Amino acid sequence: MAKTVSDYFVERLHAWGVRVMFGYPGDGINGVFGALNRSGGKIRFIQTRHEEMAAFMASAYAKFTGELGVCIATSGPGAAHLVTGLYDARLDHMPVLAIAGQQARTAMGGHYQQEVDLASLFKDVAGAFVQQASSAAQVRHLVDRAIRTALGERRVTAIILPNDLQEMSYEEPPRAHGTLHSGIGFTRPRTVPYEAELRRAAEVLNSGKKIAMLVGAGALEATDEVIAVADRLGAGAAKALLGKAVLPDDLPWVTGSIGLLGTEPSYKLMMECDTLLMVGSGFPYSEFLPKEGQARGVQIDLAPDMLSLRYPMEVNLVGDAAETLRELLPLLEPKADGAWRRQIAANVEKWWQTLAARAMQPAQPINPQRIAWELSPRLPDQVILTSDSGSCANWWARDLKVKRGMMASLSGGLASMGAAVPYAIAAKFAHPDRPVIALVGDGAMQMNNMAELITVAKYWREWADPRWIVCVLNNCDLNQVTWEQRVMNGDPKYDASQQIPDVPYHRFAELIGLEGIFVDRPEGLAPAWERALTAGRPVVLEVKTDPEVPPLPPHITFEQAVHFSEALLKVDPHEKRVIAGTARQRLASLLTGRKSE
Ligand SMILES: Cc1ncc(C[n+]2csc(CCOP(=O)(O)OP(=O)(O)O)c2C)c(N)n1
Ligand SMILES: [Mg+2]
Repeated sequence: MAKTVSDYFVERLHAWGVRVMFGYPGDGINGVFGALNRSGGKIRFIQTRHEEMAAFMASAYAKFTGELGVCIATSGPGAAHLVTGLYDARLDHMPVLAIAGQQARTAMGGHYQQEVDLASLFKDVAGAFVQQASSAAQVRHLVDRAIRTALGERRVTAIILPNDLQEMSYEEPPRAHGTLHSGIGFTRPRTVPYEAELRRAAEVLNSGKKIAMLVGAGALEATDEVIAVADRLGAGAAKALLGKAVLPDDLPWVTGSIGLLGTEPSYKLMMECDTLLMVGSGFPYSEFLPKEGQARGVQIDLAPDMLSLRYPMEVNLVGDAAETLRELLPLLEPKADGAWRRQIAANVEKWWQTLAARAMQPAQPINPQRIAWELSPRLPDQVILTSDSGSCANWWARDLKVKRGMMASLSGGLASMGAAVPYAIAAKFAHPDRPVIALVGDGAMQMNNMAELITVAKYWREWADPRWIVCVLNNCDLNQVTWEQRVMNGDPKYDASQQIPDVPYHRFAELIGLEGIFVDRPEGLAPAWERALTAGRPVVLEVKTDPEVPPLPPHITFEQAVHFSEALLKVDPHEKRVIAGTARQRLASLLTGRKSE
């Protein structure tokens, strides 16, 4: 059989180093699946339950390996399903290639079955490069350019292949006017700012007395450099959500997460600093950063369009985090006085005690914060952590103390529900020898994570380390939004939109051959984690949690306090227990209307 366009396509992806792709088949892309089959396993195809999950997996695979993530889907509905997962990669700056089938070229424009204008559909999410092939000789440079653009610009790209073209015999581009002869290969450049800019940055940092650092995903490969610079400057450091694994939480000057899911010491760090050094972060909320004019700012980011976006920086350095910090270090003078750091460390120490006390507050039946608190000291070395969007992200962000060598990520920029299980699956295809733990709300389980457990049941036996745990917080509520409605909008809980059915998640796990554990007493939590972490197969650990424990931001504005009181006055059906619960959570200060600082 002559080599088809699809055979060539698969070969070319392989030549670029692609070894795994996540997806779902369909007749719009059958040509490529035939070629994958013929290629004898050169590229591993991982079958998901839904194309959106495949795109989340591609995004997470890129996050956990630093390589290109690839997902594949059929024309029309399959391609449309990819979109949310692709936006996840787009918003978190991950290199992902989407491959989509399309109807035959002879049918296009004919309102044909499953004909969707995919170039337009992908135009925003894969705006860096989206092309539909119309001839065989074009495919070579489409692959080369899509992958080089994705890797080089850390963007999502898309190739659309009409199904008739997939089956044609492949021909190299003829040497003729109007053809391209492209090649493969990309190596990340070393990106460092000019010396003069580094000196300007050093001047700002050297003249500051109270330095705050904010580190994000861009600093994940710069742990040593961040520590060295922070030590030299006597700085404290807060971590954006995607930068959770940049710094271990046992360092006394690490203030933990920042923002709505953040900590009080991070908030104080930002409100009291005189200098801000931001490294590799697109953390969105300016109100958690210093007031404009309060601090002098230096920012380091690989992407010029992320500079001076949340705070007007005095020095904007385009550069790789590790390389730039390494160049900066010799220019920095040690701070003589350690008072700022001592103050940060005292705040941090007090905060960990506060969290412990909050986690141990009684609840009905289980305080969700305690789930993360009990897990934290039990986290195995090298664990990969993920969380869904929902109240569990609060506990994930605040209560889990990460150590060196761990990884942690979630749907950050898009903050999409339904990402935790596909992220946890992709983590295993990236690192089959590492344990993986995901925290997930019951709403997110029902949305799509439950179905993706079937993918785990299909593949787990091939994972070198079988430890794969999803902890479901069963509160029969879309709790994060319930609290947002109360605190941000001043509305009482709207049962019609917020209440969700009770589902036995652990029993579903058992039905499909995984281990199910159910906990509805607080004392059962520690033994449940122990059991889950030593199980010989993937586990769904279902915990019955109390929806009336508020996932509070570290500081509450006056307006939010007023809204919240109003919500209660409007007779929230759950009012009585909320009041009891919030008192436990030291919400008295909120109800008396503490002014925002
Ligand atoms: C795809 C998507 N739809 C809706 C939302 C808005 N949203 C954010 S958190 C949340 C509630 C999640 O509920 P659940 O998974 O049960 O977690 P809980 O907050 O109850 O712990 C919703 C609806 C979202 N982020 N993503
Ligand atoms: Mg819930």
